[in-house]
Amino acid sequence: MTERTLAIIKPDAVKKNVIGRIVQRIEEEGFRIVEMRLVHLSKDDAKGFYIVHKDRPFYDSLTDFMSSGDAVVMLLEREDAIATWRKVMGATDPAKAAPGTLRHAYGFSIERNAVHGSDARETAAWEINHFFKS
Ligand code: IDP
Ligand code: MG
Repeated sequence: MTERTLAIIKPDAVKKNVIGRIVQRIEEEGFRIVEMRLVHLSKDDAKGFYIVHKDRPFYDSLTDFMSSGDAVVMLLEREDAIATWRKVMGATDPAKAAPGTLRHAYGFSIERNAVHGSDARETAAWEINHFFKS
């Protein structure tokens, strides 16, 4: 079934100049890019987006990182988009991500892991609305 997910190219990957390579991979994997925008999140924007992690020890560091530079937010569409995009990204920790995944290729650490993807239908809907209110 056609589904939508939110993807982000995080500031570490933008600084590495790999937006193009990641977008190429997205196209090769058969996603349609419905919306795409370069953003520079404020600290408060990042805290709002990651509010689900507010009690985690890495919340402050994560939101500093996510507001440290430009990022690319994308609304992607495909059959089974949520699970497919998470598979293409790989495990959260690049050291554990399988070869061929984006986090294996471009991630630096469990925090600076190049890309974001929604993890379920409900979170995808919330995250898409967060950046692309229709
Ligand atoms: P996910 O991005 O694979 O869904 P989540 O557990 O939802 O992983 O965590 C959100 C983001 O928070 C991760 O992508 C990563 O940037 C950061 N993060 C997750 N776990 C840690 C950690 O243990 N230390 C530092 N940052 C973390
Ligand atoms: Mg997550």
